[in-house]
Amino acid sequence: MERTFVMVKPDGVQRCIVGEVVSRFEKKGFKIVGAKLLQVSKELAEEHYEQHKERPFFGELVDFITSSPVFAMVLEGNNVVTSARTMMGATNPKDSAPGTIRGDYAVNIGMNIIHGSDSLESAEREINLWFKNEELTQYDVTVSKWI
Ligand code: RTP
Ligand code: MG
Repeated sequence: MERTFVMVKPDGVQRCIVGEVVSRFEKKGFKIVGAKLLQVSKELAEEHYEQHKERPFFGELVDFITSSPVFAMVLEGNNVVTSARTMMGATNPKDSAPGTIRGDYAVNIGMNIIHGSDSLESAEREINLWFKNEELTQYDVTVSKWI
């Protein structure tokens, strides 16, 4: 079954909308198979966002992600990589539709509440970067045949 890495960024934790974000994914029908609140090190932030290391905003991005704890999750479900990105909305909140997480809660491209893996390859890389194998679970949700 497909898995993705999703993280509520420091602004989402500070604004107390972790529960709201988790709830949206649960209600959609995705299964939480791993989750933790953590303070991100500079090394982890730089590795996570390594694809952006030449971009002018890289320093600010790393400073922001390490400024306060994040809530990291691994979600599982059909097409979860693409669906989670759709539920998050466009990167820049000025373009993200109402009903999406960024569309409903964010106004600033730098503080846009949530990260989600952008491809199957990114998801695999990010899950391995953020979670140890023993932090991930496998269990049956008995209602899953309905969704
Ligand atoms: P993310 O990686 O955080 O899920 O966001 P994304 O895929 O939608 O966007 P991406 O292009 O990967 O950019 C990563 C994060 O960098 C910040 N950003 N700032 N100031 C800027 O022009 C700018 N552009 C991107 C955003 O916070 C974005 O989420
Ligand atoms: Mg990205």
